[in-house]
Amino acid sequence: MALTSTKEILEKAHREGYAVGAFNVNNMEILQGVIEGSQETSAPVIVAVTEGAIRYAGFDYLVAMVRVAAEEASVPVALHLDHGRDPGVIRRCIEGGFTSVMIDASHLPFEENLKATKEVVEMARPFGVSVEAELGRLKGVEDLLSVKEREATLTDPEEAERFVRETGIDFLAPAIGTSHGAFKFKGKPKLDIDRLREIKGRVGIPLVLHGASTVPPWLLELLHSYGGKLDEAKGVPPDQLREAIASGVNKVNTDTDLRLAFTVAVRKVLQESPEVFDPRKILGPARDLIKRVVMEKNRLFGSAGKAS
Ligand code: TD3
Ligand code: ZN
Repeated sequence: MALTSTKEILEKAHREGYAVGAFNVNNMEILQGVIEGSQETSAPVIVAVTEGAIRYAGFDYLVAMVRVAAEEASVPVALHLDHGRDPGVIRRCIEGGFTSVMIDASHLPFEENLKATKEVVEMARPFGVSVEAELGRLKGVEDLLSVKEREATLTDPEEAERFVRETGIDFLAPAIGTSHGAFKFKGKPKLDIDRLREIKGRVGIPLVLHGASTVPPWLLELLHSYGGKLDEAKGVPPDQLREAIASGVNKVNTDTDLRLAFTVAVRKVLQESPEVFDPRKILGPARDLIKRVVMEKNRLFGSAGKAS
């Protein structure tokens, strides 16, 4: 089928109380792994690309690949710009067939974030493209030294309400204590679920959890056994992710876990079969392991079985 509207996918998730995976892709194998894993679990899926992915693979290449993937897929596939910062790139995505864009002006003061976000909403509306924005700064709760710092970083529910009302965004990404990458927490992982609930109650639109990779111990163990090195890596515990979804998260952004899966599979082949120099034998297993991780994720998010 053709690409499906991100809004349609997320409103169903919002109504029925589950979350859909937004998986970052940079190349064909990652994309195919994401699609195959979603088909196998009958789950709708959001393909996310960053400005970095566009620089790496090329805008037209990525869009063409995702369109083909969507056309061949038996499940709804959306195409989303993740962490858009450059107005030129955001415009190109809106005009070039993306079904949603994220404007990330969360590094700016509140009023400037609001203004920049509103501009993107106005740009996107005529094209029927939906908009995600971020309020608050992503930073592990454990990294925050004082109550004051915590309040300045995590999303303020009252501000969230005003932000959503005045910008007209479709999805909101609040900061509740997660961060990007493989090192999310120094001490005990803890998301601010009470804050999340209050935000959901005030804004009433689908919420997005960034920095949601779980960094599965089994993947870390494999990585280390094949010579990788990522000491002290720590992700969001699956139980807390489940709680966040039950409290209003409808889109779960996942990049790190796919990167880990890709790297583990490539390391394994290169280490176990030094005679291999066929790229298909090196990247094929990476695609397969990504598929397996995506299947596991879709079951955890509750999107499995929700394709129709
Ligand atoms: O927006 N993203 C993906 C891109 C972040 C840059 O790599 C996320 O929120 C994913 O977070 P995680 O936990 O997979 O690093
Ligand atoms: Zn993110």
